[in-house]
Order: sequence, then structure tokens, then C-alpha cells
Amino acid sequence: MVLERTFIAIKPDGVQRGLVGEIICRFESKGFTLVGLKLVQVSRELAEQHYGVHRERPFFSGLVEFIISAPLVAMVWEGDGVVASARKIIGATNPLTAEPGTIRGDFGVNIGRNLIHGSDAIETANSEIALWFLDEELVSWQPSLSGWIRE
Ligand code: D4T
Repeated sequence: MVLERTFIAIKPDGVQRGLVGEIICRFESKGFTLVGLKLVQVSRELAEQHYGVHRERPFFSGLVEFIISAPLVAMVWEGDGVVASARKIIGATNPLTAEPGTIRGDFGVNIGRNLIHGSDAIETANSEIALWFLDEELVSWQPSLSGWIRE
């Protein structure tokens, strides 16, 4: 397996609802490594850039207003296959149809308040990490438990 990195954001609803610890716990318990973490009051420019692919969609303006409405927690997680695995941990876009056991399935009921973002592919992850973090904000480190998590 190739060690990957992915960009994860706990959206303003996740922060306001006090789910930051619970959400971080899901990724830590799985065995992934946190390599970047910050609380951000997101600018309109950054929100529009991040969701640029959805610019023409009807929900775009509401989504941007939501993302800039309150602080968000931006993170980078590292691990074998972390990009696809994080999407599974997060669950389907609509929390109502997301499987129980996923973050959205366990904590959400509405697509416009789906708690968390995760990069959808390795290339997207690389560009999102570069958009949200400076190189010096990311820390490469080896957890002392890693030999008990991966061969
Ligand atoms: P993100 O990008 O936030 O991780 O979500 P997904 O990857 O699961 O889903 P997405 O890109 O299709 O949607 C981005 C974001 O827009 C919100 N949304 C989406 C919405 O408010 N109404 C909608 O109809 C859709 C499709 C939720 C997630």
C-alpha cells in the first residue's frame, strides 16, 4: 500500500454541535495519522475556490454561506489508502441515506448540514491540501504505535 494523505474538514455544523472530538476519534481509532490541524474562519474566496467545481449548481451560494458562517476544523490525515477509506468513514453525501456507523449516518439528517468534507480522489486531495495548508503547517512524524497498526 502507498502512504497517502487526504484533506478532511469538519464543517461549521460539526464544530457548533461539539462533534470535533468524536470525529477526530473516528480517524485516530482507525489507525490514521494526523499530520495537519487548524481551526479556520474561512474567507468567501477560499470557500468558493474549494467548492469551485459546484459553481453552477443551485446549492452553491447556500453552501458557501454555510461554510463561511462559523469556524471549521481543517485537517490532513495520512495512512495506507486513507483517501478512499476516509470517504467510507464519512458516508454518503446525504446523511439520511448514509449507512449507520458512518459519521454522516450517525450524526446527520440533512444534505446541507452533512458535518464533514473529505477529498474524493488522490489528485483532489493533493490540490485541496495545497489550497488549505502551507507546507510548514504539515508535520511528518512516525507514531510509536505504527508497528502495531501496519506490517
Ligand atoms: P463534500 O464535498 O462536502 O465532502 O461532499 P461530497 O463530496 O460528499 O458531496 P458533493 O461534492 O456532491 O457536494 C458538496 C457539498 O454540497 C452540499 N450539497 C450537495 C448540498 O447542499 N445540496 C446538494 O444537493 C448536494 C448534491 C453537500 C456537500
